[in-house]
Amino acid sequence: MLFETDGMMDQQKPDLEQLKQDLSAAIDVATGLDTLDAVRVHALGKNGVVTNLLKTLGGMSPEERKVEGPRINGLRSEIAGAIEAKKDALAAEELAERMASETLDLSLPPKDTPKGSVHPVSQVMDELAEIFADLGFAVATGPEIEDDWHNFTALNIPESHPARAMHDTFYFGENQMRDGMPMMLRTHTSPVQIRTMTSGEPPFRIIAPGRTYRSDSDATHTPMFHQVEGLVIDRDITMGHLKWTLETFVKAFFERDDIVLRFRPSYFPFTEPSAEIDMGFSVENGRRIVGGDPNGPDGGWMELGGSGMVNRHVIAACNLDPDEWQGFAFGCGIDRLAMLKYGMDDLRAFFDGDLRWIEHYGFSALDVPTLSAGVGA
Ligand code: FA5
Repeated sequence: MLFETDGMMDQQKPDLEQLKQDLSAAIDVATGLDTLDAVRVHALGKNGVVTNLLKTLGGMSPEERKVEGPRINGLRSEIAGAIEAKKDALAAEELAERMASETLDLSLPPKDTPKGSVHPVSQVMDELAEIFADLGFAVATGPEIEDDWHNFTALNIPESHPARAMHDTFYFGENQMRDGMPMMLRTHTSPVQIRTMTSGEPPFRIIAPGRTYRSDSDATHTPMFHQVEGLVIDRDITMGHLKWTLETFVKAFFERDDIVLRFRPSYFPFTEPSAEIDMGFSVENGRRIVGGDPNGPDGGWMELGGSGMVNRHVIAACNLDPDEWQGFAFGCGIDRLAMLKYGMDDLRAFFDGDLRWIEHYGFSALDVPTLSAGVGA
């Protein structure tokens, strides 16, 4: 038997004083919250000794109840109060014990905590923003799930135009149409040109870095990749401005002054004239390096992206007057820029999530690119 008072209810006149002493003693000797709770249930639980005493009040005469009621209720509140007080004391004891045994050294970072690093693509995007901000460009964004009009039609690629086939588009199903238009994962960042021109007043000077998607996979193509779009719309803009801007950009990005660009005639429906931009490379210590003499031994040209003067149809589709506003646009693969600058040879590894790769090629969070401190590694 746990308590001397068990069986108390069989007696005709319970000895409340004795019951109080027994319960108080049990509360006193409780060494933990569990034992204390057992006392509480024994005394005040649904079938507790004090609860059962309270139930006897109903069967008493009014005179008897007048005497016994205050006594039994008094006992109940005394025991409840003693249990609460003991509970506080035990909790305080437990806390004091924990404070004495646990130590926390706030002066040192935790040892062996895995450190995150910045992915080279994120780092290159920050570098681009830093370089172009210095040239007066703002950073614009657009949705990765695009509609047919922004991704193709407004860019002078109407339905059935063969250029649509070049993009290996990931379309959403027919039940995912919006306003009757097919939806897709954007195949390039060029729709941000349209979103920029339709949402503000010219002049515009923006870059739009972001994710793009095409059904494509080999060492230099992945289904998800990154592009940076550039757009300048103003009065009297020429191809000369485009060439100067790209030359200034690549020299700042690769931190070399001896980089030459070559503009190769090309075709994009949204630019006219259009040009593919090539960068000259040379070979140093057996490695291809952007810069140097492309006509020297083992030198040559590598592709940077597409560019051109924004097509009149595109400017008109954005409700601007093409006789007043002109400009240039360009689009380059960011992943390719990262590969060229930091020496990776397989694009697919960028997205494998291999910790060894990211530890090797990743950047410290404190490696913030600035023009004054350098945008290089
Ligand atoms: C375009 O996407 C045009 N929108 C670029 C443009 C913008 C031209 C503005 C004129 C004016 P293109 O399909 O060539 O063009 O892609 C541009 C760059 O994206 C390529 O040079 C390449 O670096 C990169 N790229 C294309 N497909 C992939 C892919 N699957 N994986 C990785 N990079 C890719």
